[in-house]
Amino acid sequence: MADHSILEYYEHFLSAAEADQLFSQLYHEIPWRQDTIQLFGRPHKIPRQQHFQGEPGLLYQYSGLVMHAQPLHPAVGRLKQAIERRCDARFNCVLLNLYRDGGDSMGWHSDDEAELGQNPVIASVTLGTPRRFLLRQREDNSLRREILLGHGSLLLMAGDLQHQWQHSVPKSRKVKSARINLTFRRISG
Ligand SMILES: O=C(O)CCC(=O)C(=O)O
Repeated sequence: MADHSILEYYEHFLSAAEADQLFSQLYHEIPWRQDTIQLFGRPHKIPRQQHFQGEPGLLYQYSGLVMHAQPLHPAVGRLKQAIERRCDARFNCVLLNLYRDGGDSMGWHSDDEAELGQNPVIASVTLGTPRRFLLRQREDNSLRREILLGHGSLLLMAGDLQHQWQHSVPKSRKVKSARINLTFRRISG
């Protein structure tokens, strides 16, 4: 099958000073929570903390968890506008993830929920400690890519990337400090 995946990496989307300030603000001001999901019928605490923000009434659901959009933090709203100017796309919600250290992670998945539409544009911003971001092709798991997502970077995922590839953030014993990730999305209400 032809692969029309789009993956663009902007290493210095934010300056170091902007990224430092935003990390500190979000780390302290977001009401982070460690939610529980259902895996094979059993409850599991997710290995990270998260918070979902967006337009009123929007819901984001996965693995039995339903999150209701909370108002955008003002600094997150400004970041959304800056990304929209850069990538010619519009977003109405954002999932914020806090990886407290290398013990926190994100398992293999694709962002392919029906409410994201056919070929979603997803904009992912990293603040804090760099973490490895792994991609593997769905049909042939041996085909892999890796990007070290750095402080202040922006990763754009588009085209049919979510249908052809899965991604993950693996655990790492070497990582001792925190990372915040924001994935801006557009979902239908
Ligand atoms: O933390 C990351 O870079 C990945 C986040 C992610 O995959 C997601 O929110 O779906």
